[in-house]
Amino acid sequence: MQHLRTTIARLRPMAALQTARCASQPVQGGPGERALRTFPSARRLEAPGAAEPFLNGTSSNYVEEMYFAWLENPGNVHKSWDVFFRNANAGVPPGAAYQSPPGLSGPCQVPAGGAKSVVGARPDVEKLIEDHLAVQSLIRAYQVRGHHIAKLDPLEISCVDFDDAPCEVGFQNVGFYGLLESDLDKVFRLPTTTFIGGDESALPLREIIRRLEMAYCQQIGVEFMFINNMEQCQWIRERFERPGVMHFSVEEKRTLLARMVRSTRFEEFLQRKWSSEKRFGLEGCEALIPALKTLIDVSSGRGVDSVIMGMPHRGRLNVLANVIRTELDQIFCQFDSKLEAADEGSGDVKYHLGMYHRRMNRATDREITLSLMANPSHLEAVDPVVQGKTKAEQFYCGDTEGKRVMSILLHGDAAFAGQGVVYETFHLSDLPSYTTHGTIHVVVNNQIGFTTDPRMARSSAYPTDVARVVNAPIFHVNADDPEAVVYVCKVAADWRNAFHKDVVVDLVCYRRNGHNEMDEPMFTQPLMYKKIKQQKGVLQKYATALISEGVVTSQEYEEMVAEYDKVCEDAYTRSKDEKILHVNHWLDSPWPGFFTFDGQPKSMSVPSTGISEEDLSHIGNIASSVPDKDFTIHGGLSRILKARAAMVEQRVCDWALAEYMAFGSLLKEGVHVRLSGQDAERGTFSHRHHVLHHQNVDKSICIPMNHIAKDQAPYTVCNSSLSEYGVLGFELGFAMASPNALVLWEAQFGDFHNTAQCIIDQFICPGQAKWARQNGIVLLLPHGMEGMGPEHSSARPERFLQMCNDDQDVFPKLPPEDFAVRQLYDCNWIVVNCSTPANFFHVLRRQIVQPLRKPLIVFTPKSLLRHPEAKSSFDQMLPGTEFKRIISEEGPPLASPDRVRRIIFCTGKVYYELARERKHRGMEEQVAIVRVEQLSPFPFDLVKEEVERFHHADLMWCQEEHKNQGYYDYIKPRIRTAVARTRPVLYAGRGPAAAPATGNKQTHLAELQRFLDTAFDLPGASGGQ
Ligand SMILES: Cc1ncc(C[n+]2csc(CCOP(=O)(O)OP(=O)(O)O)c2C)c(N)n1
Ligand SMILES: [Mg+2]
Repeated sequence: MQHLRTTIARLRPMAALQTARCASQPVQGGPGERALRTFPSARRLEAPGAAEPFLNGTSSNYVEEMYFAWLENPGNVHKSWDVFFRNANAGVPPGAAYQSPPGLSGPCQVPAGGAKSVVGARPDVEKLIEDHLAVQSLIRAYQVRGHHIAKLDPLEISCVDFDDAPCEVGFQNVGFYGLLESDLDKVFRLPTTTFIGGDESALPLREIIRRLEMAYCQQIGVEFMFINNMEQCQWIRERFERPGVMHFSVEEKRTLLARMVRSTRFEEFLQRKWSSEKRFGLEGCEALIPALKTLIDVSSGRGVDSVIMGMPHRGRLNVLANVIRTELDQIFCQFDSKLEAADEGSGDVKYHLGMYHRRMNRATDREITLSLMANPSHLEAVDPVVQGKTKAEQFYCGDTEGKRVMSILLHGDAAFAGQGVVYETFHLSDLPSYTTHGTIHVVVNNQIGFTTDPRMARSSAYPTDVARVVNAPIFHVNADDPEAVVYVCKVAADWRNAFHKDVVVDLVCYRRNGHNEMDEPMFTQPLMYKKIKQQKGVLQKYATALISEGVVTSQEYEEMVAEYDKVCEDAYTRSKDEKILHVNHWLDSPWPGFFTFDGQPKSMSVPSTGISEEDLSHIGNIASSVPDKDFTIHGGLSRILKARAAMVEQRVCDWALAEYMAFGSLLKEGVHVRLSGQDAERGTFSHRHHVLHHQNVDKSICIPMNHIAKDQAPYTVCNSSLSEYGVLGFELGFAMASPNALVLWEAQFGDFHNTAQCIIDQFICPGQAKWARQNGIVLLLPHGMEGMGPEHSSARPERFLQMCNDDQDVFPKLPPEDFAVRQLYDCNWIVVNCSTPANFFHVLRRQIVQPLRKPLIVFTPKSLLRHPEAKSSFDQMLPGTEFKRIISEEGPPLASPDRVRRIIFCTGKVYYELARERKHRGMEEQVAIVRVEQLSPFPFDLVKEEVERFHHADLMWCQEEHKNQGYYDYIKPRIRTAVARTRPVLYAGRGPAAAPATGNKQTHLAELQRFLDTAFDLPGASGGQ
């Protein structure tokens, strides 16, 4: 009783709150309609009390329920409760709170006629409460742990390890709760936390258990009780507990059978025709196809008109054929080794290329676009990319709540548990600038990863446990029960529609063949595969069941099969005529209007990237003021803005202002700009300040960039989660959706990009070559040797340069007038290191102005952000100006080129160190310094011109990075090619090293001086110091 009192006391303030909210927000279709109370929907937890899960494991629900009902109206509860609560509220000690009122009831035997009444004559109220509490606990145990004993595994070898936790449910275990076998026929009132009663409010214990077993322990296992939201828990309970929820009409069953036929016979057809080809078949999880189709049908019915999917190898062909509805002959012809590619692309169609298809959804008679994203073989890497693309599609169609565009991600069990990017992606799911308003995850849980058993592949009980971090419900289902599969998919799609949160469908299945059809699984899983060999196919089982139910006749079934087989055969015949593979038919996101009909750029010229004086000063003013006069900003920031205003006055830009000019002008031209990265809003180096924070009003912000012009495009700048792999993947996906947006990802420091290496290596670098797909994403990678130690110094330019596709030994044979743009056309990505703000401005604008889209890698500066010389005049940004691939020597050497004895080529910040040193040494006439601003594609033509200008000079590459790092290995052979190997290329820079930089400031400076000495050490020179 003491416990009871404290529970009531603890709940009292919350109860009042709930009652108040209840009145204003009835929950549609939810428990509120029938229950005594409803729970407010609170996605964000506001108070510590609200953060607790509703039941909190204390099993006091029944008493709470009585208490809440009594609070609303004492007449709602039995007289005995009324007296009890009045006494308890008046502070009467627990034991004394109870007074025996007339007609107090206790559990009673069910009368012979089955009349269900809690009215009895036993005065033992403590026993009454205890028994009800026990029943509460039992109900809760089913809700929490029923999935432990659900029949999820078609092979019945279940490998889920619950750490031997006992599962105290079932008829035999009532004793665990203090109930006796004789209580089984007693009638208990049902709490509002269960829906097993349907329209009945009390049931005999035996029936309670039976219904709970039906709800939670059959072919579906529901994991949801960790969800911190009462309304959501109630929603799920209702969908699995209410009697009769799993009813399927004859029509639904026939549709399901037809889908199972397609799924199964498709694999069989491939197996018959290409028995020695790998296809990563779906056998053992054929229910995936009806599962996906159900998700799409239900979502379409709820208003979704675009579904973006990402998936791995398993069942991909089947999904293309039967979900996306790619023409079968297009799929079959991929098996023909003689097929020639008509366009670029690695011909990697079957398992990796994407697809886009708009069609009528038959179930809803609504148009729907389905796209399957191209993906590399790196499992799960496509997850954040799909999310980014989905976010972009939502953004462009103004779908702020995810009602029209949604994503579905498919996973393998081993990869879902093992790959960290899954976790990173889940953590994006509820962030304002990254949420896609709910993703449906479908796991093909065949209980094996290649040759590895789950017990070796993960430490969690289920492969899906990662989803618990975002409170996503997880529906485990035995994939050998197609109706159960379809049911959970209906619920999952409805969940997403109702709450716009992630949800997981775990299809527990098996893999009938080896990892691929050529693999022998008996080598490693002999017993599992003995079992699998005995396993009847799911289609066969389901067809037999429906025939015996009378839903179809065996003749009808055979006709269904024959009809689909014929569809396959006809397509096969047609596929033989297909001689040419058009990779660009396999695009996941076409850009209508951007290219010509045959996928070519519409022009081969890049207009000037300069902007008018008026725009420069207007954007400059926006960058240096606060649009809202009542908005109080930090004093330090006021000074920064003042300094900006002064620059605008003097018609110069520093780095941050040049970036502002680039973004602002694009926005004004209607181009969306999205900048994302860790602390990107302020800028890691506190230079950007694109988001102003009100100093007196919490969470009040102002983004001046959105105040440039009335009809401007929106600007998105967002601090990301502390992830690189996930966030870069996301931005890449965002950039895929449209060519008319500048999408930038900024690394906090350039070296952190390597945790996103997979996205760089698998998507950004080779994306166009593999998938005929251009992408204009920009990577901003702070880079520079500034004595900060081995961490934070190097963005690893050598790695990006090593992956450039231009040939170091070939001077490109391109017409001089459009050499630059044709090089861009041919390259896989652009790598730049700008030494001036104006050039940074131009290269950002060129990303949009150019007639093609290529990824742009920018090594961005740190100390140059505030370097007094790293400023550009507005003159360098006016109409007619453009990005300079090379910044030639502009000083004294030009006066008498013949006196120049050395050309030092360099890139980025080291230019300023070289220029200072040259001046210091009085060698301005002897040494020319040329800045290579665009490293790749390499400006062979301009380098050649520079060299030809200074006939008597030797050539040197100078970099501040170590010799085995930086640019040297890339640059040297290319300069040699540019000069037809007529002159050697000398080196000045740090020596080779394992770490990117020393951790010792003195050593750093000594190294710097040493390589500057080398740079100005001219043979026989006297001018040097
Ligand atoms: C990141 C990554 N690591 C390793 C592999 C090699 N690999 C391909 S399939 C596979 C097993 C995948 O198992 P699971 O996720 O359960 O999918 P299944 O093949 O069982 O459908 C592995 C390890 C890969 N493709 N990607
Ligand atoms: Mg697997």
